[in-house]
Amino acid sequence: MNKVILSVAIIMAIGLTSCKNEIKKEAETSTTEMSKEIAMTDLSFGVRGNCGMCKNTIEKAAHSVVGVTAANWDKDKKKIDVSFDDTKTDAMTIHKAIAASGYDTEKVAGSEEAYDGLPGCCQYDHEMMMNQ
Ligand SMILES: [Cu+2]
Repeated sequence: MNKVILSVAIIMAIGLTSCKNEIKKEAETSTTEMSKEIAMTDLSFGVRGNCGMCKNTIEKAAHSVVGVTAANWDKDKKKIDVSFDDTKTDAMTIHKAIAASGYDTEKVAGSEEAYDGLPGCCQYDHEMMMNQ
């Protein structure tokens, strides 16, 4: 009778130990996933523009940069929020891509050639305040 109790106790002890190991492994996995998220950079900076069409052009230009995962331009505030993988690109590359589409950013003046090709309603005022 004692032997039966003993073996049940041993089986339970083994069961508990293996459960603990599984929990440990799960914790390690989620730590790895978190450090991947840390490689993402969120940034916002000023970009001039007028309307919804500008928004499309500006966001498309930002998304054309490899590594950019999110781009949202705010028409009223004249600024863009971007998220990007900083192992694949950097802030300056995103500024340049937006400027190449004809739009002024805080750091890079928009391409005049692209600006001239924008629809009339999109030809924003170059003196416009950014980050309002
Ligand atoms: Cu526009």
